[in-house]
This record gives sequence, structure tokens and C-alpha cells, in this order.
Amino acid sequence: MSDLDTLAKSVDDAARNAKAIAQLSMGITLSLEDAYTIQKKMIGLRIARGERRVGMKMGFTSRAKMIQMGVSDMIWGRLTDKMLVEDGGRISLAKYVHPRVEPEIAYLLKAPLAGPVTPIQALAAVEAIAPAIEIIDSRFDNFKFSLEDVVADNASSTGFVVGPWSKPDIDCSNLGMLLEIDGRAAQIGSSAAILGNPARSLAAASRMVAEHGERLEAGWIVMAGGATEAVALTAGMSVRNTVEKLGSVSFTVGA
Ligand code: OOG
Ligand code: MG
Repeated sequence: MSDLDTLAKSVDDAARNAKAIAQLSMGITLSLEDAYTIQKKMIGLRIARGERRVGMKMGFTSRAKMIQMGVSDMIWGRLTDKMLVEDGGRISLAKYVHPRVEPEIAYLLKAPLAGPVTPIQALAAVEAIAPAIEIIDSRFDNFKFSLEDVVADNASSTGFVVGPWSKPDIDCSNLGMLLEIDGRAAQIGSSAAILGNPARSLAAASRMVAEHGERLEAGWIVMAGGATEAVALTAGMSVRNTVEKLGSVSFTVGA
């Protein structure tokens, strides 16, 4: 096994056991390229266990998220079917280290997207859009990481919840977004916080995966990134994201 295989296995084990590990960057120097290789190998372990690739997620596409985590570059991660949480469903806190939620917008693709595209070209490949919630979790102690650490950790991907799909003819450039915890407003924002228009995030997704030899596939879901800061989850919470014109999506947190 190469060093990168060993690191991929340690991140995968941390996720499976819901037990935090030290940041990889504490022990060694990793390039961003190494970090994406670790991510790919780690997802390879999940695929080998029977998981299926269903999409990708963008991270750090809003200033609120960049500031909260002290990171200033966009990143991306891979989504598998096992990460999908049913709308209205319930998650078990025991499966996570220190999960947080983010109000997001999801795109469903009807055609592949490959390489650099404009936001308009990206939208032409969209079948539907939906309000979404991302459940992120860091496998690193205290939810602290370098850019390379978080990329190796699949951009903190853990779960995603997708609400009702709408036709893509709704202008999503500036829709109000409300993240409620137990019926109270926890974060209030706008889809405009996502790169000025979440369609830019979709275009960036196509460009960024191409740098690693991939393309976005028809049938995939792409998460555009949190519009606000992430909020920590505790047992018993009910979480809802309502996006103007798109409706809402929710889930609850069990013990
Ligand atoms: C990294 C993931 C960031 C987003 O929507 O910006 C992200 C993290 O904050 O742990 O998912
Ligand atoms: Mg996110």
C-alpha cells in the first residue's frame, strides 16, 4: 500500500467508526493533488463495499462558509447513494463525529457536463432544482483542518437531504433561504450568497472535476454549497431549509 492508500484508509475508518483523527497535515506535507488522490482512493473503498456514485458537492462557495472555516478556496467532494437521507427522515447522531447542517440548493442533471462551461451552458444540462440540506461532518479533531485535510476527507461530505424537485425555469439567482432549527430561524440567507448565483457553482463544478479527469454525469445530483454558516446538530433537533419558490426540505436528529 502506498502512503496515500494508508491515509485514505485512515480517513475511511474514521468516518465508519465516527471517531475523529488528527489532521493529516499535522504529520506530513500533502499537496492539493495528493489530497484529491486520497479522496478518490477513499471513495474507491466505499464503492468496493457496494456504494454507488450519485453526484458531487461543492464546498466553500459562499463567503459565510469560507470565513467560518478559515479557508478561501473552493473545493469539491464525491456523493454516494449511502449518503442520501430521505426528506422528512431521521438520522442517528451516533453515526457522526460532530455533524453540522447547511442550507443548500441541489441540481439534478439530465445531460453530462464536461470541462469549462458558462453558467448558462451549465443550466442547459439541468433537469430540476430542489431545496436541500447538507449534513457535513469532519473526521478531524475539533472540526479543524487545512485545505488539503478537508479535501482528503471528501470535503466533509456525510449526508444530503433533497426536497421537492422543481422545473429549472425558476430564476435561482436571488432566492431567500431560511434554515430553521425546531421551528426557529437559525440562519437566514439568499441563494445569491452562493457565488452570486448558484448556477456559477454548477459551472465551477464542471470545471473543477475536469481538472481531475472526471465529468458530471446525467442523473447526478450536484450540491451548490452552503449559503450560510453551518450549524451544529444535537440530539432531538428538527431541521428545515425553506427556499423561496422551491419549497422546503427537512429531517430530524435521533440519539
Ligand atoms: C467543508 C465543506 C464545505 C460547503 O457547503 O461550503 C461545504 C466544511 O466546512 O467542513 O460543504
Ligand atoms: Mg456543503
